[in-house]
Amino acid sequence: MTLTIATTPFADQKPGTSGLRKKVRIFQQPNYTENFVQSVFDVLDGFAGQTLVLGGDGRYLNREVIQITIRMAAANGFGRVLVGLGGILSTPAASHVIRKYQAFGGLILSASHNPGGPDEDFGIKYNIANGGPAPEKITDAIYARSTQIDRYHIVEAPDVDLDRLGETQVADMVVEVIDPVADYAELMEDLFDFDAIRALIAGGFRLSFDAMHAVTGPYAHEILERRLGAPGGTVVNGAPLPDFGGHHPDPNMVHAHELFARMFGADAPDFGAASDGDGDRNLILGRAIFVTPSDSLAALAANAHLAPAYARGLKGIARSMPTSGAADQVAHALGLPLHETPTGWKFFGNLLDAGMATICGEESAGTGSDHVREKDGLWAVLLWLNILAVRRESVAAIMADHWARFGRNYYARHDYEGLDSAAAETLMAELRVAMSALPGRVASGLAVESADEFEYSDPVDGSLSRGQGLRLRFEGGARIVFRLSGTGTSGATLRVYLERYERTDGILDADTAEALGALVAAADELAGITRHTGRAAPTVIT
Ligand code: G16
Repeated sequence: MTLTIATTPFADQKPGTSGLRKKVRIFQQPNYTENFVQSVFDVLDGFAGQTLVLGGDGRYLNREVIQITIRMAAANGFGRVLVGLGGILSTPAASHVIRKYQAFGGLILSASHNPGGPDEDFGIKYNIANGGPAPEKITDAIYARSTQIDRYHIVEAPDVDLDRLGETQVADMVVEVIDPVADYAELMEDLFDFDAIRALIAGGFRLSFDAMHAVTGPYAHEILERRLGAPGGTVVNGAPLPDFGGHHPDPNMVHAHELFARMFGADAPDFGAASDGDGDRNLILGRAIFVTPSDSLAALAANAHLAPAYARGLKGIARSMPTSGAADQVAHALGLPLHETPTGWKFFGNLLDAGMATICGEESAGTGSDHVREKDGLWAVLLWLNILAVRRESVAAIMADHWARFGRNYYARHDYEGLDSAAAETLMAELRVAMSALPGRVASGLAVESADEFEYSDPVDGSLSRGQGLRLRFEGGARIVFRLSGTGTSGATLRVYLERYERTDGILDADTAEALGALVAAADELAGITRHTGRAAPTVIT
């Protein structure tokens, strides 16, 4: 039986950079989850009888929200729900399933790299039929609807058994529990030369993949160990856990420190990698070398032709504005278009759909291509492995060669997490006002050349996105970008992106912290970070 339940709006259901992310306890408030899901359904048109893809990263609350969403999808008129076994689907796998089965869209339950558990984070994101995150016009409409909502629809039905493959009828709708790994693994086999990677591994090449007790464990076991022949134990922390074993499933120096220690220690493997909560981010390490996400994007773009899927070259490269210009150097050298978008994978969707870009990437550990419409952690790992299998050089040698060819963009991101929101807003507001007077000013020996606030006009649909980060450029090509994160769940996070380009004839093997030292001091001097936040140092450097 379909019930229509009266409800009242919550004021805080505005999706951020990537869907609605809040503390679990907020999602557990009566009607909170239902309101948001109904707000999504209310702004969509034409899904009667259509398919909805549903899955998440397995974090705390995943199963409960899946059951609620199934009952609401049935009440709202969907014809079919495809849900991953155990409620699991990595974000890139969900994107692929949406595309492959021509679903109307999908709901992905994840708070990405944020921690999980009863006192930690949860999230819901809607993806459209191209498999990508809903664009701003849809997320804005969802938010507007959430402020007006007065009822939701739900059927009375028992829970679907999520641990058994096959079909179940829920009112007039069919729920099919699918293997979350099979379709994705098949896609990876289509894109890459698995024989070459198998031969590399069989020849003694050693790798270590940290799944961080998050969603990529089952995918990595299947692809790296079973299909590519890496020995058991290659994948560590491979069992998805609702609280990620108490860690942040965030593949960076802080939260993947064990992998860093392994890769920088004695007898390190040749290659190390990790992915995040929902499997869309990646961390790439060689023996005693960390490849920054911006450099990884550039190196992948420069070498992608070595993998079968990209053998005919790229149509273009896209990167988010705060991502370093390393990819620009490659695009320039290869004569490819380079697109600069705001932070948020959703902005790449139109470029990929229009065939204007093949590879996209972000400084926030995201890289992907037109094979799906999400960033894809294991895809990046496999493209690296394919390149290594063809070039038969170390990661360090490939990067040294890359910098010698294109120059090096020294790069770091300093995050100040858990700030008082008002203080962070004031910092940004003051800097915004001060910016017009900054050109010509010298800070820490660096002369400001220009200062502006980034806005993006989508070349495909013309939509305009304002307020996408404050940019300071310095004479000589260095850059600092300031923006507030749109994915945090407590207080505000200030992100300061620092970058300095060194030409091919310059010093290419300096220590990054030293190379950026003057910029760090300039950032504080110009934006008053310590003055506004009381913090003498960032919480995390990536
Ligand atoms: C999401 C978005 C990315 C973005 C990242 C950080 O990734 O999809 O495009 O770069 O958040 O955003 P912010 O700087 O606003 O916190 P994920 O992996 O968290 O879904």
